[in-house]
Amino acid sequence: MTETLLRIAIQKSGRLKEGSIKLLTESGISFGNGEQLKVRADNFPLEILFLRDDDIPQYIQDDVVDAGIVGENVLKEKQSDAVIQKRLGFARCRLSIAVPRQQAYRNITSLRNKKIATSYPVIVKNFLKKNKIDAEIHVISGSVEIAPSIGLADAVCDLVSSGRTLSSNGLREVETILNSEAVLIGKKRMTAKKQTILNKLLFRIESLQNAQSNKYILLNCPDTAIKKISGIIPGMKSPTILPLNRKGWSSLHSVVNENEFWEKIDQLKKFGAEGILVIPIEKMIS
Ligand code: PRT
Ligand code: ZN
Repeated sequence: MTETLLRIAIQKSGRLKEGSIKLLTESGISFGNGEQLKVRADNFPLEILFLRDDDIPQYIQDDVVDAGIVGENVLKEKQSDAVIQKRLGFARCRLSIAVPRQQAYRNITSLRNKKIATSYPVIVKNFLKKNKIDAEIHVISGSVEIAPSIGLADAVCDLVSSGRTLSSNGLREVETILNSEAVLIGKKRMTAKKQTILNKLLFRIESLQNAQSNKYILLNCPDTAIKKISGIIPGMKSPTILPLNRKGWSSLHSVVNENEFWEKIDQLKKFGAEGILVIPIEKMIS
């Protein structure tokens, strides 16, 4: 009997490649990273295909692969039946409309009857329709930002991260259509065996994401402050309390969310906490 494998497609080369490989590797999946287009993971029922990102949603729809990692912008543009299984938090960018710096721009209505160059015709068309703007879309596949300066269009709609490309081409960002990040997408329905493998992978990714947003915290405190401090950093179930080799003092271990961290440190110090250590967590399974 052949073993069931989940097939996942990741970008062959480009901005998503490194993050996608890192995600799988940190999920404990090891695989050769040679020049092949398809590799079988050594220690997980997964087959990894290296493809162009634009093709991945369609390959999912056509059952060539079960899952993939793409930018949300590509998922929205390609309109396949693949769905988001997990947001991954890397390759963040936005899809924005930009106009020449000197060009007057008041609001969306300023785009009326203008020519917009973009590689994202579907998303732009929906945006214009939603805002009841009649404008012409000019599809180009690359170097969109030069279109206005060569007289090809009045505005562009392209991906932006730092904004440097726009400004060095004399353009200014006027509307954000979509905020995007890398997403793990997959078929809406798959066989039970494949779904089990996907769930395993999603579980591993979740424990990585939990770990990234939390820190392990150790501190010393007077025994009299244990109750108050435990209230501030309750951790996953409760803090661990260990006696120190000094009467009346304990070591308290817990987990704290990164976003609340600085705020809590002030409170902890107020209650007499000392020797506070904060350590990154590699995996976190609640
Ligand atoms: O060959 P393949 O088709 O697989 O790759 P690709 O060339 O289509 O994609 P790639 O590798 O350039 O980008 C893959 C994904 O990365 C995109 O679909 C986005 O989801 C995400 N991403 C994140 C970006 C950017 N940031 C980004 N800054 N994709 C492109 N850019 C480009 C943008 O098009 C513009 O030319 O970078 C320039 C703007 O950058 P700033 O920093 O100057 O604003
Ligand atoms: Zn692409």
